[in-house]
Order: sequence, then C-alpha cells, then structure tokens
Amino acid sequence: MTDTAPIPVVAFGPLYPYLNGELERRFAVHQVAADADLSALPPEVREARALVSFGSVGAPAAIMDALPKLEIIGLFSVGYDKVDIDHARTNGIRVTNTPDVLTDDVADLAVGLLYATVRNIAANDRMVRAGDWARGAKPSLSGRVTGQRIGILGLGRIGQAIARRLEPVAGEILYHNRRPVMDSDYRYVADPIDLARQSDVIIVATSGGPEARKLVDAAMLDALGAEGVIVNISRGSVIDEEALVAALAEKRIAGAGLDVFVDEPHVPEALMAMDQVVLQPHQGSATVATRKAMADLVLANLDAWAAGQPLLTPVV
Ligand code: 8YV
Repeated sequence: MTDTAPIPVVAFGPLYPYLNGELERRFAVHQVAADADLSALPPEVREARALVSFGSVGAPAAIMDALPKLEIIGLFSVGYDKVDIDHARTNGIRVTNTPDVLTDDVADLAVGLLYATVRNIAANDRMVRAGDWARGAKPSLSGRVTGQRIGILGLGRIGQAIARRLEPVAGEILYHNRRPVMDSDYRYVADPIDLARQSDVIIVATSGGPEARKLVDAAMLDALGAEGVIVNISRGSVIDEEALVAALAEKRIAGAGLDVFVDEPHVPEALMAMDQVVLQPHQGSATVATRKAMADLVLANLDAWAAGQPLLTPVV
C-alpha cells in the first residue's frame, strides 16, 4: 500500500514554534513570509491546500489567489480582521479561528491594564527605579478603579469576561454593542458617544475590522472627558490613534492603557513619552498555557478538515 504524500500547507508569517513543529509532524509545511512576492511562489508551494496564519498577518485575497488549491485557512487568533472573509467565502475556502481558549487571559490583561493605568503603576515603578523617590520625589495621587462607571465597548465573550471581573468593584457596568445582549446584567447604551459620556472608564473589547475602524474618535474621547481613562485590548484600528495622542497630550482625557496599535510593532513616539499611558506589546493572549491551547485548536481544526470531519471553530 503506498503512503499518501503529506498535504502541502503554507505557514504564512512566523508561527508560534510549538504550532509550527506540530504542523511539520502532520503536513508538508512551506514557510511563506507575510511580505513575500506572491507571484514568485515555487510550484510546490502553490500546491498548498491549507494555510496557517495569525491575527496581525491574516490572509488577504492575494495569498488566496496565489494558492489555487487552497481549501482552508487556520488562524492562530480569535481576530480575523486581516482575513478577506468575503473572498474566502466566494472561493469556498473555510476559515477557522481560536475563540474561547484565550478569553480569560485577554480579559485578565484588560483588567491589569486598567489598574496599571488608573493607579500610575508603570510611572511609579519608573520613578522608584530612577532613584527619584529616594531623592525625595513624591508620586502624584492617582485615580481609583473601585466605584467607577465602567463602559465596555463590545460586550462579546471577552467583553463579558471583563465585566464579570470588574462587577465586584465597579460603581456601574454599562456597554455599547451593535445590538443589546439578551439577558445581560449590564445597562445597554445605544450610542457609543453616550456610553463615553456616562462612563469614567472605556474598555475597548470589540472585534476589529472595517466596520469598527476609528469607532473611538475625537468626539468619543471628548465625551469620556478629562478624568476619563481608555483601555484597548481589541485592535489598534478601533481607535483614531492621532485623536488619542492629541486628547492625551492636551489632557482632554486622563490616561490610556494600550495593548494594541495601528501599525504594530511601531508605537507613536508621542505615546512613549507620556507617563499617563501604559504600553504593552500585544500581550492579551500571550501566556504559555493559552498559546498552546490556541495552537492545539488550530491543529484540531486542521486534523478535522484533513479527516473530512466537521470543523471545531469555523468562521466560514
Ligand atoms: C494574536 C490576537 O493573534 O487572538 C487575537 O486576535 O490578537 C492575539 O491572540 C496573537 O498575538 C498571535 O499573533
């Protein structure tokens, strides 16, 4: 009996090493850089029937068109805003992502960023390490988290996990979604500007993508106000980054805790200089346990596809 040749699979962009290793155990893996010249792909790469990618790289129409035998895209991320979903659907290409396994870690980081920003934890750490406290400097008094009105922009799985974490300390939890969440314990606000106006803190937990681009604009930041704080663990594209920098510089808002940015890994220089801003390098799901769970879910989806079984977490 002849062994069938391993299925050719494209690893699009540098994959998490454990995931890459497990893929190589199963398939014939071809590494393709995210900025590769797709018109020059070797013939054996163009035979690929599956592609594995992740949040910041995604899968534009061009890579799908460069792989005429592509049947499935497995994403090592819950966000699929960098995947041309319509093109995949039109061409009968399945798409899977990694929801649920990362919800708790992303929610934990959002809450950590909230406390770090409101209580000046990063700025005070720098002050102690610089020896300023020892030389008599006095840290500024901070805001507080307990009792505050927490506005959640996007009450999906991650937004709801954030709300559950903050329920014991928040004065009120309110949210904006495209539509109300059935049976939610939290107050729905139909307009994002009104959400900002009625909140002390805005936590951005919505999906990325064109419909959410610059959802948080100058008007929403002004509605949040000079005592307000914003946290973003969603996508940098959801906030008008220039408007955010201006609002922070002009003290029209008090602070920001940011895990995501428009042009990662590049962060606006102005934000680097601001003590009222806490910056993280897109670490929401970046724990050992969760990254392995995400990888195992990508692999389980591809194993199911290869065996002709139903996919576990299909987007398309
Ligand atoms: C990244 C994320 O995918 O899940 C998402 O949508 O943004 C993150 O988990 C992760 O950093 C891998 O690139």
